[in-house]
Amino acid sequence: HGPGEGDPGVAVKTRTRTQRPPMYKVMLLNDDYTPMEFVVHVLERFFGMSHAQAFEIMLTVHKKGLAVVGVFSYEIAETKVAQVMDFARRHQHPLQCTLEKE
Ligand code: NFA
Repeated sequence: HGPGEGDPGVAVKTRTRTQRPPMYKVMLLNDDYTPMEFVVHVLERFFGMSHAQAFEIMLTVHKKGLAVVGVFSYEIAETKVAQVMDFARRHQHPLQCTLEKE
């Protein structure tokens, strides 16, 4: 290569894998004893749902046995589960809330 002769080179793209944080589904499980209104209240209070939305999801859990009520980072999902479990226990309802890696 002489002076003033810039090397155009060859464009080589190295594909890098974009890291996404793992997400966790928070699920509510059906049982025979927790009152429907209580479940609706839980969904409004801890998952920011409207009354109509909460009622719909509650019915899905009631009919299908469980439903995903939200997808969050591990820390948020774990907090939601703890809040729901604690609230249910304090009201002496057997409502179960769990998380599962997506
Ligand atoms: N199956 C409960 C009942 O009939 C209602 C319920 C819905 C409980 C969703 C838990 C979750 N009272």
